[in-house]
Amino acid sequence: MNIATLRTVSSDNLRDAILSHLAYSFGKTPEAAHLEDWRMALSYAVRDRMVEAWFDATRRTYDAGAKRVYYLSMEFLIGRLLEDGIVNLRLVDQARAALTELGLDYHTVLENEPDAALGNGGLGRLAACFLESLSTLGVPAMGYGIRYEHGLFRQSFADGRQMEAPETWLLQRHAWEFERPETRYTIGFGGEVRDEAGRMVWTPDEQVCAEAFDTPIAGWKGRWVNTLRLWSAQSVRPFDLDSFNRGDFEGAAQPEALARTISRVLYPDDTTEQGKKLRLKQEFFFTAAALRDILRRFDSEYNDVALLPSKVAIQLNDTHPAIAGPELVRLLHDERGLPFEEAQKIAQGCLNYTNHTLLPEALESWNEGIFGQLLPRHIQIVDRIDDAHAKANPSRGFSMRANHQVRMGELSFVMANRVNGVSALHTGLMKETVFKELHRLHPERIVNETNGVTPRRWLLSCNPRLSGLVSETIGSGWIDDLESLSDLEPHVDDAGWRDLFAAAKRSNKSELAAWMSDTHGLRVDPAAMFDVQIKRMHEYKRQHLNILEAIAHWQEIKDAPNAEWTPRVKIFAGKAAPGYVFAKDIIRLINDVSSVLNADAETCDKLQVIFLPNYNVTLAERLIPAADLSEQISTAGKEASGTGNMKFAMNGAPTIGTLDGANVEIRERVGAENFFLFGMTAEEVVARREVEGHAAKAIEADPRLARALEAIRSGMFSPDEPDRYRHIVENLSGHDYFLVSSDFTDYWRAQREVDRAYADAASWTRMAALNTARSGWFSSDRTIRGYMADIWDAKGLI
Ligand code: F58
Repeated sequence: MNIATLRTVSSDNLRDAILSHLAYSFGKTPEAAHLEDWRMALSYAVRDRMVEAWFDATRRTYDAGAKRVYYLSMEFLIGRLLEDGIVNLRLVDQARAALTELGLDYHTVLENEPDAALGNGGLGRLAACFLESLSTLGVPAMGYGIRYEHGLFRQSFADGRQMEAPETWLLQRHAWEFERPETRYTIGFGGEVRDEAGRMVWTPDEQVCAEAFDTPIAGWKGRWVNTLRLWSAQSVRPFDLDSFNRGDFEGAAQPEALARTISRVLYPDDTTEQGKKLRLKQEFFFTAAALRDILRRFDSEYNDVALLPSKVAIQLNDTHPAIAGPELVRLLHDERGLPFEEAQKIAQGCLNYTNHTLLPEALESWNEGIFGQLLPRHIQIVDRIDDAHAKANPSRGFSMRANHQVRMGELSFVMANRVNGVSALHTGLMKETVFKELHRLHPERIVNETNGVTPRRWLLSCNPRLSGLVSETIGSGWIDDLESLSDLEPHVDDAGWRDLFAAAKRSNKSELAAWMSDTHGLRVDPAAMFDVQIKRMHEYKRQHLNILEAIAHWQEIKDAPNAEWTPRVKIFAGKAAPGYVFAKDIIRLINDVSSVLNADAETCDKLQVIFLPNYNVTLAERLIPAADLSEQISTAGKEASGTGNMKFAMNGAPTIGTLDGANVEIRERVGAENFFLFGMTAEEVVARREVEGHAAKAIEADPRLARALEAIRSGMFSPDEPDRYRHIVENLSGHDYFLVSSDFTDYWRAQREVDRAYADAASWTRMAALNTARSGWFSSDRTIRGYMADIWDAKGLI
């Protein structure tokens, strides 16, 4: 369907399509239909309108002989897709009208869709934003990942503690995917490698089948539609009839159950040997299936494999698909007979690697025992790649195979044409720290591509009040040219316009307050400042710095309850990894502090603390438009980029933050005067750690900090178990690796500056509006253009 026909979709057309799907796809009359049936029928009606453009995109890519981009990622945190589809096809008015006519509420239907949580956090959400931008820019591209039956766990609280329950998005019908039973590959594990007259032959002893499920991803205006292809693991032999006939029913079903384990859950706990093995299996499973699919498509168009690097760009989203290097070499050398060096050169010409972390514990490496057992041929190939690299670089001071480990970062780097970091600071630190040696040997390889977020989801769709005002003010060109938000700048000095801006924020806050009341029974005053920290729970992100400041603030309010305080509601949300005990303790501490503070009649109209359970994309879409203040307070040098920080700025919430990740670039763009900076720089952090007793010294120098820590230590927030948080206090007064205590005093100062600034409504609104007007650079369209030019050498076809 081209744009002209898209425009002609009327609400009547859509209503008829919904009714038709209700009857013919789901066998229901309107009287018998449940909410889920209506949601499915609407989704199918919307999906139908993507299909023509989908076919068209495929045709145009073949006709142009265009280079294709493949984005390999263990995670795609796509969230709900129905509103995305409706917004990008510009069917909002029609869908609303059609549903109203059918006696249904638009939002109720949209909210029936499960949130597809096929990712942990920023890395997975980035992949989802990239898919949307790739389609918006008309780049022939495909995402490859895993169709997890269970996404990230559901979080609830019991006595303030995090509880985990399985996520079950696929128990409801999934509207968006097309099963492709004909697109299946057999993937092997284990077994042995034999040398047959100089040719290495791998005979796996375990096999599973990867079956494709395709989801269309429409770009803005539906002009181009790409595919997200997720692999589901199935048994090659679905059912063991011999066992069944012997009466061994469990044994008969076992092959299928075992194979399906591979795509059963996102990130199984990898603290056990079994868990580790399963994760490596997942990585090889989806990467190998993707490469076979890529080569099959390439073979259907070309017959010279030397052309591969000019026709195919493969992006590895972190090291999780790093096995792509050795596997592509194996396919080209072992299976197609190319000389090893040539195979390696071709593979390297196609592959690129994005690094998302400098945290040593997060850099993947595999025990060579596990690796060699599961992938006996690949470990030989890794060694050969490593040897060749060592020979070509005699001054090299590292190996991919140190301490009986296979190091995936080094492997990915050596096998990549380009390696990128995700913010300017992070890329610089990559060059100086984790990849210092490799950067010296290959100084042209590392490039920076600062992250971005899609403005269609993170402004247009999640914040209709603000995006409506923006479009009324400067037209709708910003939606796919976000830098034109700068046209708002002249308006920030117009008091009348500022009132409209402030009214949009205020309505968003009232809506959030009403939702919190209905869903969680929480009462908050929308006139208070909404101070929001939402992200994964991690020590380096320092949610505990935020709660410490809340405690100190509460104590100060209690000292002088009648002084002028700027009322605040501190809102937290985020999940901790199930095995990350300290992060889970921080959650419990925040919940315990929340119970005490919110019950304090003397202070609760000035300061409240709320921890909302089960943070996910949908909750982010609710919170970000309603935020006044964005908390981006990681220890400098630890947050690779952040993307939530960009979403807040875009939605008119100034940042209180450190010079970390993309905060640095946000501050440069929005202006230092519109950003509340505090804390040590990455260099100062390194120096501070060298100071003997740094935490104790910081506490000694700041009575507020000492008093807040003492309140926790004394059991004020855990009277039934006074020692509950002793280890947290000990950590913050002792080792304090993430320098919470050392940064506290300056954080306190910056927070009081925020209080003063917020009290001046006119100047606060101006600051908030300037954040929106100056955040156009943080569109993922800009990021993808960077990848196209610097990494992929690919072009858009629209
Ligand atoms: C995040 N990484 C970075 N990793 O922390 C964040 O700064 C950055 O903005 C974002 O990537 C996108 O570049 C991240 O989300 C993970 O979720 C890991 C996945 C594998 C298991 C450990 C967490």
